[in-house]
Parts: sequence; C-alpha cells; structure tokens
Amino acid sequence: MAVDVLLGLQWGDEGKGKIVDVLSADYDLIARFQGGPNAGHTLEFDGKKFVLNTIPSGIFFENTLNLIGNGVIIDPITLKKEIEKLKDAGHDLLAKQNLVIAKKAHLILPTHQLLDAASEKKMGEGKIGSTLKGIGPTYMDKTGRNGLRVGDVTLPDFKERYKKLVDKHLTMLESLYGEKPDLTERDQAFFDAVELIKKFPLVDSEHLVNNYIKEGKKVLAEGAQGAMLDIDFGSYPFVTSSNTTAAGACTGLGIAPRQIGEVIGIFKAYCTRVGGGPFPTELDNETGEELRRIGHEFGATTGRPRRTGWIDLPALKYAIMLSGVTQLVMTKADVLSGFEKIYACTNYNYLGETIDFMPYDICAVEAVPVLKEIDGWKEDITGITELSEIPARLKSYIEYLEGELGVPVKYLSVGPDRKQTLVLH
Ligand code: 2SA
Ligand code: GDP
Ligand code: MG
Repeated sequence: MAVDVLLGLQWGDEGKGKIVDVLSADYDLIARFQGGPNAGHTLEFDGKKFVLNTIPSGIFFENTLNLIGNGVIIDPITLKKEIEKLKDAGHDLLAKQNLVIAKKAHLILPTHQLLDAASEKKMGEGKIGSTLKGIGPTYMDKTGRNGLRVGDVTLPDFKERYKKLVDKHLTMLESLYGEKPDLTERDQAFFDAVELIKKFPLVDSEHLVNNYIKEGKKVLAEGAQGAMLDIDFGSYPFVTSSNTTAAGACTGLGIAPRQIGEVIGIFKAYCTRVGGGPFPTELDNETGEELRRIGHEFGATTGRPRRTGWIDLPALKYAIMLSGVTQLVMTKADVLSGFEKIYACTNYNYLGETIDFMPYDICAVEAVPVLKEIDGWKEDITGITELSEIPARLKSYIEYLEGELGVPVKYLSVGPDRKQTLVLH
C-alpha cells in the first residue's frame, strides 16, 4: 500500500479541495503536508459550500481521519475560526474525533503576519502579492531554527518561548516602522486559540502515517497552492515558501519516496494566478474578464480577483515532470462552454527563439506564448453525468491534452459540486 498524492499543477486554485472531497470516501487518512492558511480549498455538496484553510478536505466523511502534517504551518487563530465555523454548520470535529495535528508543525504568530505585511510594503510595486497570512516569515523562522512548534504548546515555558520570538520580531518591526505595534489583543486571541488546539490529539504524525501504510490503509496527501508556486521550481521569487511538488509530501509527512503511489495532478481547463509574477498566457482583456466572471475567479481566502489566461502546456509538462504525475484531473471545463475558440499555449517565443520549456529568468525576460487555436463547445455541461454526454469538441480537447501531456485525464469536473464529477478512464 502506498500514499497517493494530489497536487495542483498550475498556480493554485485548480479545485484541489473539491477533488479531495470527491476521493475522500476511498481513503482512511487525508493529510495536508505543506502551506498554511494561505490556502483556500472550496468544497460544495448538498447545497452547502465550505472553504477550508488549514483543515484537510476529508473531514466530511465519517471514517476518514484528517491530519495537519508536520510540513504545514498553523495559525491557531485562523484554525480556531475554521473549527468554530464548521461546528456552527453541524460538523463538530472534537466530537467526531476526525482531526489530528502534527506536533512538528510550526506555528504562525501574529507578528509573523505583521512581518509579512511589512515585507510586502517595503517591496512596493515589486511585491510578491502574498496572502498576508505570515507564510514567508514563519517558514523563515522554521529554516532559521527559531520557530515554535505545535508540540511546544504543552511545555511549561511555552509563554516565555513565545515572548522570546515575539521580542525578536518586535525589534525587526520597530526598525521598519519606527515603533512597536501593540499586541495585547492579538496575544490574547493567540493564547485563546492555542487552548482549543490543545483539545485535539497532537501526534507524532510521521509514525501515524507510516503505521497506516504498514497496516495497508489508504492515505491521500493533499497539496496546497500549485507547482508553479513551488519554492524551488516555481516562478521565483513570486512563489510561496514551501515545496508544492510531490517531494513536499515526503518531507511534509515523513514518508519515504518509495511509499508514493499515484500522483494525481489537477489543472483547470484554462489557467489562473493570484498575486504578482509572470503569467505568460495571461489575458489582460475582455476575454480574461469573461473567464473571471464565469469562473468566479476570486481568491478563496482573500477575495482578490484572480488573473486569468489560457492553458499553458510547457508549464503543465514541467509540473508533471517534477512530480511524476500518473493521473490527471481537469476542472472547470464548464467555464469554457460558449467560447467559440479556446487556445492552448504550446511554446514560448523567448529572446528570438521558440522554446518548449519555462526559462530560468522568466521574471526578467518575457516569454510570449505561441497559441494553438481550438474549436470551443457550446453545450452547457454542468448537468452531464454520462460520458456519452460530453460534447465532441470537449472530448477532442481532452484527447489533445492527453496526447501532449502523456498522462490520462482520469477525472473531469464540470461544476463546483461533489456530484459534478465524471470518471473518464
Ligand atoms: P504566500 O501568502 O506567501 O503563500 O503568497 C506567495 C504567493 O503564493 C500565492 N498563493 C496562492 N495562490 C493561489 N491560491 C492561494 N490560495 C488562496 C485561494 C489565495 C487567495 O485559494 O484563492 O485567497 O488570495 C494561494 N496562497 C498563496 C500568492 O498569491 C502569492 O503569489
Ligand atoms: P483549490 O485551492 O485548488 O482547492 O481551489 P479553490 O477552492 O481555491 O478554487 C476553485 C474554485 O472553483 C472553487 O470556487 C470551487 O468551488 C470551484 N470549482 C471546482 N471545480 C469546479 C468545476 O469543475 N467547475 C466550476 N465551475 N467550478 C469549480
Ligand atoms: Mg485555493
């Protein structure tokens, strides 16, 4: 038995939450392995909609355990809000006992968020366009060996450790702003939230996951963000601060590479990006606006309008290579219904040459997309349930992508609801 991994192949928001929810019934454990509350994973079923930030997308199934893994960074205040919102909606995770948290996951402090904002402000026009959730500064403290971890919350000197790190942050903030922010309310909210977190099982999650594997149970690792936001391979520096590719599942959960089974890569039938940085196929025009409107392309966490564009095959091929993707999921095909022509970027014109890969200095030198024109389909596909109902032109778009990408499209998503999902192979 192995761990399957589900990953975004573009710049995030491909529909990971929806698809993890669809697949969850078949898994014993769903485990988030990187990122933090910068993620917004949307699920819809029975007329209800949920946006999850830190909590894995398997929590709506009775027999599925959910793990916030060691590679994730946790903002207790956001997590508390998520837990309370779910409880109000009738999903009491403490009562259900279906959420456990890795002791080795790092904590986002209120001052990490202030540092994130300060860093973005300082960068001005060239800012990353972060979600301001404190992601960069928290991972910096992790790799700088200053961080606080979930397991620390039960230590008798946790408050002193907290204060020591906060004092360091305050010195940094004072040098940026000329004054120290008042943290009274934030500190209170943080420690209140920590009390709630303490009520959940805080576990040595690497043992838990490996025991699941040994016992032949099924594990699905749930990625956040997307391959093009990977700290090593994304469009650096316009990336997030974790490894969003399959390797991140190994370090973020404590599993060996040979334990990885299927790698499920998810992509939109077009492409979006939120935040700054290069986006070769971006449509900064009416068509892009149309995609945003029909696809409701607004950040699930921040509400920011997402940039929209055509599908980018060199970027997708790169993402597939980096993670060894074995199955594909295409979402939001319904959004393209009614577009007379759609386009796929096959190559880039770059410094006078035609290339088929993402160049190193894509942030500095423009890569102009070479676009292939494809006939669109007119039919509304949001209600289809049979493969025979898939419009011929959508079918040929999928076959074209499978040929180019060399991996089968196993699932087709035709709407946000759990039920709007077809198995193609
Ligand atoms: P950060 O906050 O430090 O991780 O930001 C760095 C870059 O990573 C991008 N990023 C994201 N891109 C797409 N979706 C994300 N989640 C939310 C969503 C975003 C939102 O589901 O819509 O609500 O705005 C996400 N999280 C991080 C970010 O935009 C920066 O480009
Ligand atoms: P994630 O971060 O990858 O989980 O994706 P988000 O939740 O941030 O964004 C995906 C958005 O598209 C959400 O609003 C989903 O409800 C919605 N969605 C997912 N799949 C489909 C689909 O096939 N069609 C349409 N129209 N919406 C979808
Ligand atoms: Mg999202």
